[in-house]
Amino acid sequence: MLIKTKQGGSDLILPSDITPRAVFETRREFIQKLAVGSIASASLLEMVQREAFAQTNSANKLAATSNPAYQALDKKTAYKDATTYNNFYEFGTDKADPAQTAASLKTRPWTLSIEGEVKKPLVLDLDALLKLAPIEERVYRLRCVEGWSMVIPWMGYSLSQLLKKVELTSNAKYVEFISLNDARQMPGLGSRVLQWPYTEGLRLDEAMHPLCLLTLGMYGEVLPNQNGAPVRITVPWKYGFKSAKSIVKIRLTKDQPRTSWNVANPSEYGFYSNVNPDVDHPRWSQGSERRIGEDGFFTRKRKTLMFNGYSEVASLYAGMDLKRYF
Ligand SMILES: Nc1nc2c(c(=O)[nH]1)N[C@H]1C(S)=C(S)[C@@H](COP(=O)(O)O)O[C@H]1N2
Ligand SMILES: [Mo]
Repeated sequence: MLIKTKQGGSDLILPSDITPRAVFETRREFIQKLAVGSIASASLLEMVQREAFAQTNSANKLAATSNPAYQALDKKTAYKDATTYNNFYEFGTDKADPAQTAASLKTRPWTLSIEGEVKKPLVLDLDALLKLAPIEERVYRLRCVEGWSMVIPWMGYSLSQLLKKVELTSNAKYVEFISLNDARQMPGLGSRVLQWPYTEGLRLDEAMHPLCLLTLGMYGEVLPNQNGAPVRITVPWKYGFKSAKSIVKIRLTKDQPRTSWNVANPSEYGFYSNVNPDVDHPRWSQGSERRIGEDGFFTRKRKTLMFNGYSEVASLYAGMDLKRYF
């Protein structure tokens, strides 16, 4: 499949098309040379080798080492479901929209800047991010505030690995995540459902918790656009909206940052938004969830677990009233 999209005068290559295109072009070159009879057996071998190289070095593939400490035992959600049932309002509010419209997102070149209360601000491109720390595969549950969940093999490394490079000042108390805000690439930005750019935030100790994942891939591949390519955050003990997609900036702040969902509806979406079956959303219960892919007629909903089952984060909230700080 070869898809070309014209955007701002330049051709966009979808991540999913990079390898097929490379293979395709090698093959076309080969066929052309064959046709003009200019191909010698040595170069034939070279071409075959190049094609094999292009296939094994798929631009989509991402190598990772499975981290045994973070392997949810639940059955993994099918790739198809995880990539066609998405919340990414920059690409439309329907679950099916992002898979259909996010092809217009250009993920290279990409830069992520880390700034604010840091002694050494950093601007990293994607290659630098991919090399910053060993990429791990971690299977996490993701629970959306809407009452459904998935189990996804994410790839990346703890956000703390990145934050320790910038040397935080003593004023750094919170971490703000800011998503791309480019209307030429994101058709949903025309809608006023949320305040753009999409902004999320964590308290510093939450962001430094090893579970908090700077995410660069899933299912053995770089992130599909609809899942927040090329870099997102994954915070598995909080409702899905805390996990900001396609981020361009991480800002360390002294004060609690404003976050898009909290600004849109402060009585429904708190800053903390820990998965908590004891605190219902004002319009529905949070006591159970529908696991995507398990929705047969007789399938029971699953009980939602405190902190989405990640009880190791409980100490972060010792002494806090989680009904008040929902
Ligand atoms: N920039 C941005 N990030 C976002 C969202 C969004 O609309 N925009 N939606 C959030 C919500 S509500 C959820 S449930 C998760 C969904 O992530 P997934 O599509 O990879 O499963 O992304 C979160 N991150
Ligand atoms: Mo969500």
